[in-house]
Amino acid sequence: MAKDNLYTKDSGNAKIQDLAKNTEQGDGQFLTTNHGLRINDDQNSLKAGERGATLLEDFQLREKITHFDHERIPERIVHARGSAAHGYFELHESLSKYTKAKFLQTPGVRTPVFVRFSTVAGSRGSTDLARDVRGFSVKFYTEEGNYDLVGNNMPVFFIQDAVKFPDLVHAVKPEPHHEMPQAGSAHDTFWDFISLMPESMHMIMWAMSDRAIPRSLRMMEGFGVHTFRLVNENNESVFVKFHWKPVLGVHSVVWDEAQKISGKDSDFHRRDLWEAIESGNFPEWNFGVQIVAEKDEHKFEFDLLDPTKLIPEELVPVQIIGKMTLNRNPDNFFAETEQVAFHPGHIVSGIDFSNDPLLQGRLFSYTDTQLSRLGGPNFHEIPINRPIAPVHNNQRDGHMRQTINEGQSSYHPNTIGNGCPFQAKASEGGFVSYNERIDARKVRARSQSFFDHFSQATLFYNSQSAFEKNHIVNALRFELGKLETEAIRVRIVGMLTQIDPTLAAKVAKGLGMEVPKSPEKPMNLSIPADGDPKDFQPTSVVSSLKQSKALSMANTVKDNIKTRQIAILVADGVDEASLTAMKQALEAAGAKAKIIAPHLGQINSANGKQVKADQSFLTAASVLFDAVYVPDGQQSANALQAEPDAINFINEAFKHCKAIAADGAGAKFLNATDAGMKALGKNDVDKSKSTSGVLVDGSPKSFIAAIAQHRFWEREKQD
Ligand code: HDD
Repeated sequence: MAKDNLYTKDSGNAKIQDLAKNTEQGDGQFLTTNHGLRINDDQNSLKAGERGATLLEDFQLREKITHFDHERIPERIVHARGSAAHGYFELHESLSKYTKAKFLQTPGVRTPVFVRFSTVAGSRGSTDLARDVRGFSVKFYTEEGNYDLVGNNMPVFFIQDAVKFPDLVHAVKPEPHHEMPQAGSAHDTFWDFISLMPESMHMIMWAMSDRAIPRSLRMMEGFGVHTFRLVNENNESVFVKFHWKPVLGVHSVVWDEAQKISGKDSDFHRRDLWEAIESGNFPEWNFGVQIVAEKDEHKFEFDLLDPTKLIPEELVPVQIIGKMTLNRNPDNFFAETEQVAFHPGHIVSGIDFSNDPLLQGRLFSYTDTQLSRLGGPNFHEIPINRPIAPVHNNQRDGHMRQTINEGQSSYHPNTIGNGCPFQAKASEGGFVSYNERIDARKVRARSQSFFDHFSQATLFYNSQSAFEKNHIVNALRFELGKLETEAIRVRIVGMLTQIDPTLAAKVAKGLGMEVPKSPEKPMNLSIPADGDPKDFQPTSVVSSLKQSKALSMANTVKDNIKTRQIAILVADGVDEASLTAMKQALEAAGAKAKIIAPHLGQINSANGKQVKADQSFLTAASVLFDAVYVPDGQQSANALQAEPDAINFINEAFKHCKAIAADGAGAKFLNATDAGMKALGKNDVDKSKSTSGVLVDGSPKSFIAAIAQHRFWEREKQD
């Protein structure tokens, strides 16, 4: 492929497809063995007579079964459960002032990407709706090689040093003696570890917030987490943090809903991503950077190298420089989503690492893990991992080598191969590490500047709206309520006092315990053998910033209902006009409306027209929808009223604070539900503008405005 074609406007992921794919399509083809022999009978093994034993000679059977026996590869140690998509990143603002990375130079240029979202703790088949951090990994196939931004949907991490990563992961994974629980942090080993790691407290606030139970992978933020470096043509460097901001806003479900979704559709996020892309609703994120000049490295109350800290947007604004669009689902889950190999060490000239000790450790781990997961050192040759930039070096052989290297020389320097492949000067794109000055002793130690473990946990908590705070309290009550060891609860509540005394008191109340008067100093338990405890106490820093708007989801985008799933409950006798008017209005606004009825097939409407049900009450559930509408039609309303699943549907939608609308007799049916009684009985339904989110005037306009609000948290009981 001509190099100059790669970066034209329309160079999208089609290029990746051409270069990296090795596709196989059976359409119109004969069935063959792996060696190309046409198969005549794939229904019967070769036997000594029709009722006789199978013959060892049956090479067809042996090949098929052998391949099947080896179909599984080790799942990822963490982030095993994932879903991915192809797309492109389009640059809007040049970053040439700060970086020489080619894909960040010219506005309008598109770089193909492959993005994998994941949960962390669960196995490959675990539920999408676990309370967990989500991985957000982006592989940019740039002209200068692959650049991987391997981030999460939370901007900080649990630990400060990579040496603690195996401990963290062992603690959160199912307990080793009985392998329970799956994909859940609500168990003793996780909280035991956390109770001894005060540095995790900021991340714990995020993990206990609704960020850990996203409504959709398309509605989560992404963060590079670490501070990285950008380096420009003049070898000048700045620090940078990377941000992905979803165009649809950041939205979550509630915990009760998450648990129910796990039972009703454990592929909820995977399905949502897949269907959005299939229906042409391409997920989009704005890409932003926070830039910090090198001279400002020490001007903050926290250390830029500490991955348990974020840079509040009030201190350094996020500059949006481009947009990522996901527009193509993988063709094959295993070949692409499972075999993709990300690595924070896959960088391009113009981007470099900082000394964040968590990042430094990651730079070892990712290649190492691919060796056991993908079976050998040639995983870069798997189609999804291949760069679009040409690869030339003297690495040779190894398991499953695909490349046929030609020529006599496989070493450098050489004369036999005319010195090829040769090294590139920096001006030719050769990677040169940033020339950072280092003057240090070799020590196993942590900088004192990393010892403030609570100020940003407090900042996060204080930045939350009342309902978000309430959810954090309830999440902590849930998680700690599941513990069997009382002492762990006591230590955690003790640590919460350092974040916010009211938070600690509320959690303690829910657990039926007292807030400990003089909480244990947990860091004493995790210092080096020769360490002096007083050197390891968390230092007390009070953040000058009291609140940060960007940290609360209450301030997110709430101006549209695109891709929202709306249930319309009907039965025989439904008023077809009332149904169709709402359905059309919702769909015109970009939502997906589904008709739910007591049975599948056709429903007879009042005017005799038939309406096709998309789902029955058996297969549908309120938790799988964003809002619910009940059209007019007396007979239909009566039938729904006699249907416990329909009543439950409304009650759950109400409990989960979703918009509910009804028209005519539909409103009477609402009255028969607990939800309707609560909302309508209190008479707080203003026909044009409802603050409760329960609307009975059948107006599509008010319903659409209500759905866009995402949820009506006012309905929740505040503690
Ligand atoms: Fe990691 C996978 C993100 C710390 C070791 N990590 C993995 C994935 C994501 C992250 C998104 C899944 C990639 C995919 O979709 O295939 N990890 C992070 C973030 C971290 C972090 C944001 C902290 C800021 N990770 C971290 C540390 C270590 C690892 C400190 C080890 C020292 N991570 C791994 C790994 C994985 C991995 C074991 C498992 C599968 C893989 O790499 O390919 O190497």
